[in-house]
Amino acid sequence: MRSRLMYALFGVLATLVGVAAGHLVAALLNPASSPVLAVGSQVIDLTPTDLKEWAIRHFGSNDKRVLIGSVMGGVLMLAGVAGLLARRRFVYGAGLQVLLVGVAAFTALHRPAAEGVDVVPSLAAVVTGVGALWLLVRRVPAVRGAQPDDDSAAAPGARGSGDAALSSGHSRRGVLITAGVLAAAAAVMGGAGRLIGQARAKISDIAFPAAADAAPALPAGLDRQVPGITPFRTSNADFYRVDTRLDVPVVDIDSWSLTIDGMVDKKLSFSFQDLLDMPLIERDITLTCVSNSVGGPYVGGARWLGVRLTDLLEQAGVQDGVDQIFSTDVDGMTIGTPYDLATDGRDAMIVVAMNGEPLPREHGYPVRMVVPGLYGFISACKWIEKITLTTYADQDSYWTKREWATDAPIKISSRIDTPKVLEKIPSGDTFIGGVAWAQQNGGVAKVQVRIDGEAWQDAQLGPSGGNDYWRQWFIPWKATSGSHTLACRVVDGAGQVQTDVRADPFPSGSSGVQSLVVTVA
Ligand SMILES: Nc1nc2c(c(=O)[nH]1)N[C@H]1C(S)=C(S)[C@@H](COP(=O)(O)O)O[C@H]1N2
Ligand SMILES: [Mo]
Repeated sequence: MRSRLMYALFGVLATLVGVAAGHLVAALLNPASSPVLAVGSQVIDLTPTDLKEWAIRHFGSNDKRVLIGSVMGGVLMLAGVAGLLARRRFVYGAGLQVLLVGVAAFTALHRPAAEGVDVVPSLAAVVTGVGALWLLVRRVPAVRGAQPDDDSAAAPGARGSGDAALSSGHSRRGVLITAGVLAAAAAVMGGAGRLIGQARAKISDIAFPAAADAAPALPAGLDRQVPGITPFRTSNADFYRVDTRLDVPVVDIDSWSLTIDGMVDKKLSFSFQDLLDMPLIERDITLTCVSNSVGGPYVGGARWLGVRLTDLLEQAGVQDGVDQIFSTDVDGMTIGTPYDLATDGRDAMIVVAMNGEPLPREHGYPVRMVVPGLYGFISACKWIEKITLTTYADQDSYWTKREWATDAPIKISSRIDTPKVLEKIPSGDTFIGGVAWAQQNGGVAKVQVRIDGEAWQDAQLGPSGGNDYWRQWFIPWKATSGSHTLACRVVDGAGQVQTDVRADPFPSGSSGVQSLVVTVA
């Protein structure tokens, strides 16, 4: 019995060593080819949309960690089985390890932007993993005369499966030392992989030229006045992140370029410097995710610097019949944007800086697209590398294949930031406050609040950052003890009122009115 557990642990430890080695080699070559990441990314792509939605809802921004954890959990369980198989015959265990890593190698090679070298981390993982298993199994001495419960006698290195072998102090020490050395090796390789990854991901300063068409200074918002309200400007560090990537692509700015091709008169290519040399515009734009539920966190406001999308398209010369702008990122991920919406005069832009800094890697370094009024999944391609002018009939983007809408303007919405859901607050004078957005609809004209189902009251609005930007709002409230239900809604410049009809995020964004309960002492 003890020997079974020991062999299972052998399998787990050997596989951990292999995974660490694969991760280290991947850090040096291409981080996305790390075996666990490759499998994890494949799982993401294969996950049905409703399960993905469920995961985003339940784990929020932790969804990536949960996914990696689950993949690792599954791998380690199978690794334990590999250890048990090795107890019978070493080659069986090694065979399962090869199979496991084979799946990783296969997925790594079948990522959209995979190259041949992407198989190297998997090779490193399998050689190290099988080697580690062999070292461990070899440590268990043969027990002459012990009754093997299998055919292991024929397997070199997997001879002693009897507990008797372990009762010898010598061999137990040998096993422990080998296991200790391997565990240390796994930790060192894992740590080195991390450090190398961090060093490679460091972004150097960029001197951005001033915008030819700058944004007016953003007025001071209600940040100080209304404690607990969302800051008027979201810092880069606090900006929500939603994408299909498990890791962050590490793009080299010097070799990066943006290609414009498809139904154009001439195919063009721009380096980062080429973009900086063009007239730049600067805009305050609120970005939000189709997966955001009413009252949810996937929305942020930032100042973007970049080139007008239409300036680039004009240079290339767009041909008749185009209805889709098809963006491809450095990893082959694709996003389709309706051509007519992106070119209707709104400030669609190819962004080089966010809040005065280079785009953080998480948010698309070196370059991304931002289109006011459209959800991110049909417009805001990060790590963009190619823009293809095409038609919806000809090309399906990543989310279109998963049956999300192709035409998805951001629905007008509002959120209560303070007090928080189920918060307990003292009675007396306080504020109800939050943010609201109504892009491309004349901006936020009004926000209204309803307390305990009574009449809607107009809230006070914070200053405007333009129609493409969200707006803070608040209403003073004399909170009386008991439980209270608070709701809010936005009215846009065209008089349209935020609907109370509920819709799920799939396929074109959530709707409804946020309503929350607070307890006043
Ligand atoms: N390359 C790439 N770009 C992408 C995505 C992605 O998965 N891959 N996700 C999109 C989605 S769904 C949204 S909402 C925005 C989010 O941008 P952020 O993470 O910078 O907030 O990026 C968009 N751009
Ligand atoms: Mo999104």
